[in-house]
Amino acid sequence: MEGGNESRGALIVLEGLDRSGKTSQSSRLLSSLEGLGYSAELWRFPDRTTSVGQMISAYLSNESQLDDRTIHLLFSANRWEKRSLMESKLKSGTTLIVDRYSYSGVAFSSAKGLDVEWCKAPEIGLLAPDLVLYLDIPPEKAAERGGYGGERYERLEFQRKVAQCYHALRDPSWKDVNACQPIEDIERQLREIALDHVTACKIGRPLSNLWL
Ligand code: 2DT
Repeated sequence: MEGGNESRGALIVLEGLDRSGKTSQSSRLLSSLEGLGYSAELWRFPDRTTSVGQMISAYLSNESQLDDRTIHLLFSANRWEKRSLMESKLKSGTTLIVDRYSYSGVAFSSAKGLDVEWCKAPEIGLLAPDLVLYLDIPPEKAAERGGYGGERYERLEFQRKVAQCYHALRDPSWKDVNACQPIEDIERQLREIALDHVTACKIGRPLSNLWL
């Protein structure tokens, strides 16, 4: 990718099963980074505010039915429509903490039986994260937390398949954090790992593209 990467922000992705604590930990990480004086924003996928995002939201809440491949491509399009903004934010020095990204896309669709390589294909060329934080929780423990809101994928049997698919996707650079620990312990571990990566990006690690 072209130059201009001096002092860029880091692309930090949080992944994990439903009820693994991604959303609250993403907010805590944002506050920590901002508190330390970093420019940072919290993003999430799906981004339900766009017109593609609204189609996804209707599907997730069972208000509409879509073929498995169609919804997969909509989730991907929802990332593509944000790619250039993502790149400009990172290049201007803002760190992005992203609650779910392409790995959710591939894990959830392949858990339905779609071919993994087919699922990855539309993600090729999206920005590659600098860091993937995986909040690791057994599906049974996540289900015990309750609060499955009744959206389409919030069933134990399906979450078990998603866990296997995440496992098959992971690479050695992912950082697993045990999501069954006390909230403050998880927060501290995520902050420490994230800070190392924010610092590395500030000193000029180039941006790259999926799929690595
Ligand atoms: P939440 O908004 O509660 O995280 O739920 N999903 C997400 C996919 O199937 N593909 C994707 O690309 C993404 C980003 C995970 C969103 C649900 O949508 C699933 C749970």
